[in-house]
Amino acid sequence: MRVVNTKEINICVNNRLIEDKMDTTMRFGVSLPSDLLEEFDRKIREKMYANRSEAIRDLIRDFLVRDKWEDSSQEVYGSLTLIYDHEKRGISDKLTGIQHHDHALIVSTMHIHLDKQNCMEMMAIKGKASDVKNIADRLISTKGVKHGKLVMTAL
Ligand code: NI
Repeated sequence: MRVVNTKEINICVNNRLIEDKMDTTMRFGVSLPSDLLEEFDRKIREKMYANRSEAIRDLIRDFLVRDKWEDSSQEVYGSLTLIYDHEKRGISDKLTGIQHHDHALIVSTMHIHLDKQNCMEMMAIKGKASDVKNIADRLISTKGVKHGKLVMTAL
């Protein structure tokens, strides 16, 4: 492996010295079958990646995020989107009840009235992976929820 960038910058702002250590970037070679690489290049062009490095960085980050979500004790972040018909009996109370019960996990909720019947609710959730998955499952499976999707991320 070859170190491409190890630059350190010292910036002086209002007489305070701020050390900004730039991330070190490493370069490495990958061997793979040519047909696999061709398919990969086609796909990353479709997805508008500027280059292979950017696409591979995203794949690696996604792999690491998924690993964090598999370890139930890791702190993770999720955004949950729900679509439901608010005229269905009791549904608003049920969804609000679940969120109040586990209020420590819910960072923020946004409610949008899509039309006369349908609502979209988006929640930012933070906590242990197992707890975040659990509350998302309970909200999505609530009777009357038409569609729900949890997007999982982590630092
Ligand atoms: Ni609404």
